[in-house]
Amino acid sequence: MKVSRAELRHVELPMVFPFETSFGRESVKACLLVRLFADGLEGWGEVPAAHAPLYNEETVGTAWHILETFILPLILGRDIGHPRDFPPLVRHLRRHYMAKAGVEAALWALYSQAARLPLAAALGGTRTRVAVGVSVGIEPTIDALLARIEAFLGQGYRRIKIKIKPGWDVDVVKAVRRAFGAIVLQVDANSAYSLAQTEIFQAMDASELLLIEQPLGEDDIVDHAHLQAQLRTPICLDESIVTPADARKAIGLGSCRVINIKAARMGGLSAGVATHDLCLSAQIPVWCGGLLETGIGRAANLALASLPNFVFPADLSASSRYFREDLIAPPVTLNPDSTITVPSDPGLGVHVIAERVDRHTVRRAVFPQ
Ligand code: OSB
Ligand code: MG
Repeated sequence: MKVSRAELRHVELPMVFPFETSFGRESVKACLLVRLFADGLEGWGEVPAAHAPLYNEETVGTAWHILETFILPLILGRDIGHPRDFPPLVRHLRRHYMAKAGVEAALWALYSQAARLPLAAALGGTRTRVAVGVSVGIEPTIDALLARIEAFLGQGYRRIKIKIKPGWDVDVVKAVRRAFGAIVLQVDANSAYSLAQTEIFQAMDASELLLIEQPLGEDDIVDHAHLQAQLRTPICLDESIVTPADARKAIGLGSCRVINIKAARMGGLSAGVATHDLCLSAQIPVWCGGLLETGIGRAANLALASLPNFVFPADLSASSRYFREDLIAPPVTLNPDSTITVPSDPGLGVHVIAERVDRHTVRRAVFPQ
């Protein structure tokens, strides 16, 4: 694939309702879209960085800078045989995993389209449908949260994840259990606690959660190992795992018993597949996380989640859970059994609606300029 041209877009898409986590509240989804042209084809990838460096250190601004100044010049005019040849080209650029992941996703879209393969098959996926759940943000009151969950259960979601933070944790989990009984329930703290707050998680052990996601610091797999040793409930790491080697070390230390894979957090789909394979050999179940992606990033996540060791339900919900209008057709929809069908057409397998992308673009540049 000879990459002749690249386009970068900063898009902003209004969300159907704000999404609040321990680190902040988002009501407009911001991200970058990468569009690559090669051999008469085009491929799209998403960089799910936000306005501010709150989930991780990247932002739409830093990703734009790194892509424009360092990454795109390395691939423009270059013949890239396979998407897996891309990570070695940018390995010397430290971190900036989301920026790299957007380009790699676009290369996978191009490659699988040229090979006449659905992206899922190109990645080694085996499932035609992926079990999914919904991630429910922090709400102003417990009643508002319960109403939100009731609506999602009514829509057919069979796994609920709630966001927690200090002051919005044990009692909230208990209230959800009381209201909905034995639903599949998990929590996500997005690094909001320290080891000094171990009792809070011990108190949650009684609530039979599927897992507790990223309770402690994003850079601290040592404290997570201390916490896991004192809990019955499995800890799942999200922010802490940015390379396959991080997964190996966290598993070795006993820092977690489950891993949330987000390819974008890890520099691309290849790193996501490598982490999946490593966890499979270590008998650590994984599931596919999300970063409120538009349909473009979601389609790639769905393809990844079709690999065999993605055993817990994914944080991939229908387009309508996030946006009034998604950027793709058809939109992502939920099947009655709380699954989403993996696109089966060649490439990304979804149509990008150019007019909608244009309407939501706030900044655009083409390279070479
Ligand atoms: O930690 O999983 C997370 C959204 C933004 C940033 C971080 C996270 C999330 C989610 C949303 O939980 C998952 C989704 O895309 O539905
Ligand atoms: Mg998380």
